[in-house]
Amino acid sequence: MLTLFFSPGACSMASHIGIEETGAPYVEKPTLLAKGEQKTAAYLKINPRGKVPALSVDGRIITENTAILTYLARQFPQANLLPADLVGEAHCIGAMAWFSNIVHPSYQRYMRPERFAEGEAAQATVKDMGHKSFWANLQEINSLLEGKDWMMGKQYTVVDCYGLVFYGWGARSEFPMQELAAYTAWKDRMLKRPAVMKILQSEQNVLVKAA
Ligand SMILES: N[C@@H](CCC(=O)N[C@@H](CS)C(=O)NCC(=O)O)C(=O)O
Repeated sequence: MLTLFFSPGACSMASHIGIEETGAPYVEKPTLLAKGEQKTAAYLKINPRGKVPALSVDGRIITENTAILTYLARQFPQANLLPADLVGEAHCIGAMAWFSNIVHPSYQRYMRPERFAEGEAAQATVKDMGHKSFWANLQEINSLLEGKDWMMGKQYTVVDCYGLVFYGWGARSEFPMQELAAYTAWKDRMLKRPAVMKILQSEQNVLVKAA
């Protein structure tokens, strides 16, 4: 049995969309960050780092979107969420690692500067740098999408599931997303996918309100 621990609006939306795209049955366990539920003793047994997402596969826990999405795509190959060739798969893992290691932390510096520096002045600088670097990363995603249907080209993959998180965060934080024409056109294609729409609606994502 598959059980997904997630919080609406968080980066766990990537794995939430990914699991929905597989068509496999799963149990949803909302773990609300706003209520601190990721720090409860019960959840720390699932993920001692106190982060979402986490996926339980018959009681064995996988953490990190990159690992969960790779697992889901390989466990359910009929959903066609990764290229069949190993280099193509490695390109997808590379793109997800960049999302996780660079793009996500840039937004975190903007939203949570107190986690990176002490004192108001230092935090204001971290926040400003986070704003600039997150915007630069959104622009890079936009460039990567130019002339493509999906993040990796012609095939829809788990990288697309992950890429929507950052478009949503940009929209939520009032970055000028409409300036990013390729990213915005891709977002509109994403909204046409039933699995994506189902998860956006269930998480009450800003993109469904804006659509
Ligand atoms: N690299 C991890 C990031 C996980 C992460 O930072 N999740 C955030 C939500 S976006 C979280 O659970 N934060 C709770 C906290 O820091 O207390 C992944 O992709 O799964």
